[in-house]
Amino acid sequence: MRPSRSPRTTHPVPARPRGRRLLALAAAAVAAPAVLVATAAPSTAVDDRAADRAKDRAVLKDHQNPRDTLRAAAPKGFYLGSAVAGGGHHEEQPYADPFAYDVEYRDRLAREFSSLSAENQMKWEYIHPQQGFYNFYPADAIVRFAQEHDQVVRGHTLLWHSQNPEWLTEGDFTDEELREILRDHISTVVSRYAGRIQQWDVANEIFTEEGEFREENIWITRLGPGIIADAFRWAHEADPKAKLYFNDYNVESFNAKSDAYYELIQDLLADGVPVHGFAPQSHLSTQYGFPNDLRANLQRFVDLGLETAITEIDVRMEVGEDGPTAAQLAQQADYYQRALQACLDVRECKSFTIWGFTDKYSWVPVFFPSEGSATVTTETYERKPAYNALQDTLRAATRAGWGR
Ligand code: 9MR
Repeated sequence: MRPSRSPRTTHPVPARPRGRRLLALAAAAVAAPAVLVATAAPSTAVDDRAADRAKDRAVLKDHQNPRDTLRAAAPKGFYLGSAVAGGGHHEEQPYADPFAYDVEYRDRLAREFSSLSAENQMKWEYIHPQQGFYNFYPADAIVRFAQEHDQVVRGHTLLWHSQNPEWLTEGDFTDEELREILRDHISTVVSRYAGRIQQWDVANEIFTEEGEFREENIWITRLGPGIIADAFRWAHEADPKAKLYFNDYNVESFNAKSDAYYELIQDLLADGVPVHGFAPQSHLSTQYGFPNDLRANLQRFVDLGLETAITEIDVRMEVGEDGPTAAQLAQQADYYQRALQACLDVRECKSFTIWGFTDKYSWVPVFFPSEGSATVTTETYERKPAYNALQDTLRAATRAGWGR
């Protein structure tokens, strides 16, 4: 599937083949009958090493004014988040796993943000790479890092059509077995992080642009849409404090897809299903207009009794050989700013997450080869106008007494 250029669709994700790189630990577990759990660091991982901690501290000392960050600008109670780069498209890039190996990246992640989202590390193919085997190491590292730096975590994701392991998609399971596999996965993963995840994307991207259930979704296609309610119930049992979300792209505006969520969520709430949030991811592009009805759309979900969040924003653009123009960067800043303002304007929107904070690690050029520059800092962490626009907007909200 190629990206569509319709002005109404801002974020079609082209499917592309992915390299697979499972830990040796996972391979070793294939033959084992019982549930195995990997929590020990692979020998190359840096997370627990004293030497790297010391290096982290040395980098920290270098830093500019700690108040000159996004998280420091945000009003109390408003979470400014970033995806934690690792897995997925990074595996095909000429660098090591960013979160595990890039000290400067980790330092900036700690200083700038008050919320972290696992970009890939909690997806099925990473956390449940073999049947009966969970590899928690990368996700544990994120949750531990967040605790060390006073950050909350968004869990991503439990029921999705994509990035599922082959043992699942190619397996020969009865419906009953498949249901049990999902139940076990949700209970195991959610309970492991119970009390440490602020929001879980329970169901991700379940609808087509036309508002039909996606046929590629193995769970819904095999088990029927009723499995969605089960997934939310299982997640709630495993962590009653986590806020449970639907998450999708191209639902920033009123359209067939967001209407489908609006209908479905009303039915689920009427049945007492623990659904707490609806989130437009907000992968935007300067090629298309800004979704002016974002605020009103967020508000209609809040009016159902939900909370809402912006969970994956980036604003990509066609980039020529000389890089983005000043006009493109200004337009990008305007889109980021308006999305943030829309969230700040809606009472129950308290979490705004950018899908990566440096172009160095962005997924965009990998999926959209002629596009890029989608994040708020360059590959060398220079602030773009978008960064400054977010910071100014957060400071203004703080001064205006947001949330009080
Ligand atoms: O950023 C993620 C990238 O590393 C993966 O290769 C890709 C695979 O689908 O997923 C990206 O994250 C997606 C997120 O999980 C769901 N919404 C769309 C995001 C961008 O494609």
